[in-house]
Amino acid sequence: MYNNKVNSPVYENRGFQHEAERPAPYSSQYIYPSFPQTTPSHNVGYPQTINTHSTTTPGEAHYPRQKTGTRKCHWKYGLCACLCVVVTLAVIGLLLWYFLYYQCLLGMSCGPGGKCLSHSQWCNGVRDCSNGEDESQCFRLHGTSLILESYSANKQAWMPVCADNWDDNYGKTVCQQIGYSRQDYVAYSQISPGSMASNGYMKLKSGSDPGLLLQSQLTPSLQCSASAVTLQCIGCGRSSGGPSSRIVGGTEAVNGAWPWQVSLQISSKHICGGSIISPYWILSAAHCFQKYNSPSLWRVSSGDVRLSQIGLGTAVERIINHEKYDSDGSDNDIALLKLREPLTFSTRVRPVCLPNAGMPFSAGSQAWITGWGALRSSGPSPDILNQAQVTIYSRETCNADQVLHGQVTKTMICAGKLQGGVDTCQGDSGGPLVVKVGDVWWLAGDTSWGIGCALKNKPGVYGNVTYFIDWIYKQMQND
Ligand code: 4AZ
Repeated sequence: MYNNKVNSPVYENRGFQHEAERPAPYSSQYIYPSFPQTTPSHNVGYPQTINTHSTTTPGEAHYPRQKTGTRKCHWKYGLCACLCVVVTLAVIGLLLWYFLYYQCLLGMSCGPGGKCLSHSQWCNGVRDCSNGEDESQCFRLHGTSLILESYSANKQAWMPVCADNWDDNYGKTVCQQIGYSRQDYVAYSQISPGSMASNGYMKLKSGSDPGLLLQSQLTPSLQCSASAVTLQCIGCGRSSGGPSSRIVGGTEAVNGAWPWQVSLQISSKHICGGSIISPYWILSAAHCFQKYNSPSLWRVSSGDVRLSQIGLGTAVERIINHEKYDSDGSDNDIALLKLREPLTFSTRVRPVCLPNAGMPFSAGSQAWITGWGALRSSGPSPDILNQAQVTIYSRETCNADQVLHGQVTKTMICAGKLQGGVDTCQGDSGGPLVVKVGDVWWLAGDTSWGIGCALKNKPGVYGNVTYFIDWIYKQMQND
């Protein structure tokens, strides 16, 4: 399997210039500009020389420090000084334009190399980028309690939204702006935000206009009588009949335990796993779609733990591979599938929750992996969905020399059992790595790669879903 590889890292070398193309740093013409010889030659007894580049008469040139000569040359020095000032100002102007506007050093640009905006133009309610990018990610949910935060252009910080005057219509509008559809909306409620409101709240202005972007109707405020808004944009992360606790070293799952698990199939053959995140969207791994990237080849089957019973599934409208997916190092191994028809949710078909900001899945957390992948390296695949419990390791542990030797980047997390025996394997790719907090399951990773399966000191590697959260919502917004 092509994931069983020892990848060598790819080093980009952007700064090097070949010696032949680089000016010699110590060449004398740089450091010591050649000045005209001004020492009067008669002082040292040499024959007098006449400066043929000068418009002054030879007689004057012999006695440059005499008063009459100074007055006559004055206008030239003035012109020279003026030119120097103009050139210096032009160079400073050019440098300022380059760094402040072209490189957008003190602001943020609309996409790479796009129009440069000041920080205060982001999320101020006015679309300054042609594609509206500056107003597209101004709301987010925080932590497992789903506190709604709005980005304040004035304070340049994320602040909780005050529940004063809030209603379901505002809730639906925000969820839609995040990337869900209005039909997915569940409810809002109120919570005391604790230290998250130490900078104050974002509060609805009175007499707001429904035609305007919601962020233009919110203003920073220290007062809030009704505490912060929490928002459920979709009913997610609920399982019925939890893990009874093969994947390698796992057990068979029961229907309803992992209702977000799907089988991605070509010609009714299971190829990869995936996770339901909304009625229209499936999250999987980009490496599943490198060879077969036409949406019409694929179908998404869900609702049964037995592949023999799972049915034909739903057609795929669009496959979105991460544009920075790197097949050599497996960086950014994430993809989204948009379905032609929405899934109908039931106890066996339900979305998992996407992680929010402020939810690092810390080292030592217990997580679960599920899939129809091989039960041992290069071995047979099961008919029944398998499940297993694994530990999430710190990036430092993952990257230790005897473990994965520096190959786990910030777009990945690693999890498994360092003693070996439990792991994802061929065919589990794209499927979920989930963590339960309270009663709710969160999608921490998508199965990506590993060295063999279930080997000692070789945990599995997963796409770091928390890292991709802005990318995911951006794709879901572009419907
Ligand atoms: C695969 O090929 C694969 N042990 C997935 C996970 C792992 C190895 C291979 C991790 O789909």
